[in-house]
Amino acid sequence: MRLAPEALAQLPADVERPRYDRSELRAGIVHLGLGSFARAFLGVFNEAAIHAGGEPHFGIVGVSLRSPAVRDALAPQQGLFTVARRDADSEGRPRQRLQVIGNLLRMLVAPEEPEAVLEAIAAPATRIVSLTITEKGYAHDPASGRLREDHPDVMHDLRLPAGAPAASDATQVPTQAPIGALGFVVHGLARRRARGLPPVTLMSLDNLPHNGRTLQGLVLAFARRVDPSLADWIERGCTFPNSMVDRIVPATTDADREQVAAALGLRDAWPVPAEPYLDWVVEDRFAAGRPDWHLAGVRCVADASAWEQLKLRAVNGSHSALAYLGAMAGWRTVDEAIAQPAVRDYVRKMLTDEVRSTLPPLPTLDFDAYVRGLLERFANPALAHRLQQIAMDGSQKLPQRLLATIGERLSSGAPVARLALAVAAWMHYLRGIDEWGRPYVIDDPLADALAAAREEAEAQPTLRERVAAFTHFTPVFGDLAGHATLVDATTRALGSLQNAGVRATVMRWAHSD
Ligand code: CS2
Repeated sequence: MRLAPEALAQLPADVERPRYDRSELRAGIVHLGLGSFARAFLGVFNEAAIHAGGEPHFGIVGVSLRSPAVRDALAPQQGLFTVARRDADSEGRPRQRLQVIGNLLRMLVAPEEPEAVLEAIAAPATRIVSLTITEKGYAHDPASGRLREDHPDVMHDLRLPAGAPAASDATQVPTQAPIGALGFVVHGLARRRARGLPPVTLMSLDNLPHNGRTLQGLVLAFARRVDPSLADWIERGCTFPNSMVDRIVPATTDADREQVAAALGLRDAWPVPAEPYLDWVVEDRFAAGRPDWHLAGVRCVADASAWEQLKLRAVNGSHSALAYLGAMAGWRTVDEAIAQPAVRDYVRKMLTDEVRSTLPPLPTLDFDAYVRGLLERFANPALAHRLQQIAMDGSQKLPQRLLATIGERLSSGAPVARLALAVAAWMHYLRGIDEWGRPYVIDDPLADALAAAREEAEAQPTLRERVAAFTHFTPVFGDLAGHATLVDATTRALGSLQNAGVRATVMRWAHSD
């Protein structure tokens, strides 16, 4: 039997499920990027807000921008899916708690029905367009945040006819439709404007620096190319709140599907495993209202930037360090890597000795407790969070996770040895073969350009010159290109990784001053 509305009544008693009438849900959010994170984060907070007495006017229309896989899995379940909160009991045995989420109302697959996606954005009831499209979905230059006008999706979407089709044309499938997220957003907003509908909130939930502001810059740059008066309309009326989002959500495996099915007594084609921890700080600037997320523990604040920086630099910065070191050393998962005492010490010292001084003050934060909590989260043995998953798309992640922190340390003359080891680990990782001689694929939208930059750098006679040459890869290094202190620190770390290996290097970098 399959998970479905009519099967909810027969779920085991300890499985949480919608405690409201799903027929009262209205679609208020169009969400682009229906991956696991969106479902275990936005879906869960939205559900909790309804359960806490919030209005059910913000059901989600979920849009997959590429693959039909999520829609195909969840359509027979009428949008129901399970979130499996996983951790270990006091004896260290893995356990899970299941919740079936009900506020995903409809699913669209953009390449199959682009017109329906544009219409969803332009629907009178839509008040928020949210995005979890991963860093690379923004088609921006990672170091500067600027729109990449040479990006194939952007080039394609900018060629579409300017201005929105009239409402009467809306049912016709256009000969040309957008491909990228920015194209859908801007052309969807053009329709709203043409129909005299009010502006909406555009909310990024991705791990970008100042995600709202970055999205705003990209949407406005794109819109200005389409129609400057549209850009003015967006700028005047739409809001782009920044947010800090935090929950570890590993990719679902077949083993997860089996475990969840065994516990549900029903088959869910795409359950989502997640850690119990979740945290969301969002700026309370919503152009057309928002769900009662505050009832669900979301912190709706005037300025989220300090929380964002903390999270990107501490959680994601350490994650990326672990990913590149661990992938080279042959550790498969985050908990396996953090179980090595030297790795744990190294991450703790990177955070307390180097990252901490770059963070804006947060009077309510106990930083040491935050770090302890983070190391506990990483040690969760029930998640099996693969390091290769985190290692993906390094070119899009390094700037905000490690290099911004390094840049600030360098400008105040502070040492960066531990952060530089993470950067060196990424460079080492880019060779595509681990310490055991096992090859892997570099999964990165800039993989070809990175390979070319590496090859060019390799022609230099010394390691220091090779490192220096590679830092001129400006989409990642930006203004830090060729910075002597960074080059020195990275050369030392990379030399040690190459000659002594990951284990010995981490040991030295964890324990030296
Ligand atoms: C991870 C994040 O895959 C990655 O790059 O660092 O997805 C991380 O798990 C989340 O941001 C945690 O909130």
